[in-house]
Amino acid sequence: MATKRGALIVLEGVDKAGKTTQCNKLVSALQQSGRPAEMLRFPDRTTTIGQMISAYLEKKSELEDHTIHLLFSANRWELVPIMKKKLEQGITLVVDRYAFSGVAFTSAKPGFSLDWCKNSDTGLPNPDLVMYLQLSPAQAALRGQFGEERYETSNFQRKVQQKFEQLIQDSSVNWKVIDASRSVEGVHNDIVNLSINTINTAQNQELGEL
Ligand code: DGP
Repeated sequence: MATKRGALIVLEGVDKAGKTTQCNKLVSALQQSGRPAEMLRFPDRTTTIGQMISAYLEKKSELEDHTIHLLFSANRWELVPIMKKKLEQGITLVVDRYAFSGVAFTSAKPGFSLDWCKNSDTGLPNPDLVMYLQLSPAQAALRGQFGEERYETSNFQRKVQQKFEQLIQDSSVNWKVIDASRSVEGVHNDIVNLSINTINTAQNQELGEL
């Protein structure tokens, strides 16, 4: 019998929503239940393109806004062959940020439409599930100071959040909104249940495209 494909599961949300913690916990829970799973994160700062992105985020270099948008997108595209191979091998991928961060962060800058921002990610594998960890700017502020990287200001994060709220209206994407203000374990339980359901249904479905 052919191997059943893994599911492509994405966590999105503003900074401090708990995405990375939840991605790690989800991968561990899936592995412990005998389901092959691996984590990916975007931007992937290890590639040549990723290093350019990292330098930009650390404010060690300046890049024109369209240019950095396309580099973030190229960083996702360069991982597609590996992602597809792993999914075909039956490995579920848990991804910390994806094209939706790309659209939300760039369209939060002046002069960028959602449509223009979506273009460069059109055709990427469409996740079987996108969980949006929802956290208000006030709740995010209670979780401590933002870091030193570019974009890490409460003013910009408020704009990013508004863009995410627009994106989650898109019915061609399987969005699930999760209240991220609850305890780590409470959020984790919801995420595990949604993910297991998705893994079971994705096995019988073709991977779509954005
Ligand atoms: P992280 O490593 O998850 O902290 O993400 C790095 C920062 O980059 C974070 O502020 C979100 C932002 N970001 C992630 N993906 C994209 C993207 O595709 N485009 C833009 N403009 N920003 C992004």
